[in-house]
Amino acid sequence: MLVDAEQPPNTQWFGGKLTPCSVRPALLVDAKQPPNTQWFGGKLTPCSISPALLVDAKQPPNTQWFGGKLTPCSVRPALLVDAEQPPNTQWFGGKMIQSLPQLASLTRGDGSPEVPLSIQSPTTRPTTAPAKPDSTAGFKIWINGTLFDKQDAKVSVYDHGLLYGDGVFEGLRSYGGKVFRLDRHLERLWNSAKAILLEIPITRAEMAKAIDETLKANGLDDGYIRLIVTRGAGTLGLDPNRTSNPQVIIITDYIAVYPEELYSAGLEIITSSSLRNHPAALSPRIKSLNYLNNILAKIEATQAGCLEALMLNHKGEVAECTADNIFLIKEGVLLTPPTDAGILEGITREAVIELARSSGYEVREVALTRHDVYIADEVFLTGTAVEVIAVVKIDSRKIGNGSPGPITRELKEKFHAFARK
Ligand code: PXG
Repeated sequence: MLVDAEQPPNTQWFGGKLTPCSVRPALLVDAKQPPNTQWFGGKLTPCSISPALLVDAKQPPNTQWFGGKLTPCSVRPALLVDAEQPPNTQWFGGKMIQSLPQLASLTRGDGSPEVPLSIQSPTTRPTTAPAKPDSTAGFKIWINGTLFDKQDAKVSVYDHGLLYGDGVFEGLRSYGGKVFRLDRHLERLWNSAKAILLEIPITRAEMAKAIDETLKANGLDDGYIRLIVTRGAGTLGLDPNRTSNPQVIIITDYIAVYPEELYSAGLEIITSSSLRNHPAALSPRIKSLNYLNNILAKIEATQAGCLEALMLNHKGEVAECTADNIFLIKEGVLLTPPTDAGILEGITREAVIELARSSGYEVREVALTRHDVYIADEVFLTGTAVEVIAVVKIDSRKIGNGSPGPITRELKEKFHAFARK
């Protein structure tokens, strides 16, 4: 978002040109602008979710200013922009890298009238990533039966998982040492693998044991687990018959998808122009190593100053978000797209449906449109990584009164209690 003072509202710099920007206003940020505000239609308006990106020279990569505090930001790098920086580049991990048809956000100070970063001397900006102790540096990663130190956990560059996204994965969580719905995750992993004719070289029981071993090796009771099965190393060329030795990888770590504050404030999202996979092309029920259209949706969201995007299916119906399922609440009834809307059959979704029904709510799996989302009383997302999180604005339309609603809050609490049972 190359924003300058003369730039009209609702425009953005794209590919070197000022283009109209229908989804959200250009983020006009000036030195006196308070945090969590944005320029909209010529006026400063509150902006709960996507605060103006206040980036300063001392700010470490992968952090952002939120509600006046520097918070970790796993999703995107701090956008360190300076005057000599060419368009479509961004600072990442201390290096200038190419960025997508974005960007270079002319961001200034932290609300105090200070010299904008864009005209600070290059010597005041970090040229290397500040040394940050990695609390997980000693973690072990399980690959095909061996626990490796994190820095030694490697797969071949000829692995078709890397070359073609040929493989499957799962994301799980452990709460108090117990993996949430392990059997359902393993079933989904094995189903995904079956769909792409990939034989997982260990049994489900062996996988369960290996997960336990990896969690214990890393001393994790509450953690995130990533299972990956790749096609294995092969020749250059798509043919999976010319690969051998699928790699089974287990990473256990921490995960924080959004800043903590958003769990109480709720998320602002946009509808993405990237559609979810057409089921006739690649079933969205397969959790494969190819997430490109979801990643494009995520990029579109972050470019619009949001952290998440709603994805529609090929019929223009609501499908899900980039890594979460979506629920609406209308007049006390929960509505969520059915499996045949082209969604991943989320395990958190399934648990929340059960919890809602056992709490006396009606849950309907029905085809939904964007209009249904716009006029919903409440909206929330579910996923292993995000758990349950409210959506309070979509495409600049407030959901309900713009803060997380009572049923969302109730189900979120019930989900947390249930996960730890
Ligand atoms: N939809 C999609 C497209 C997903 O990828 C979900 C819904 C939620 O499913 P669960 O079973 O987690 O309730 C997902 C979740 C991650 C990560 O880092 C997770 C997913 C995708 C990408 C990353 O945990 N899948």
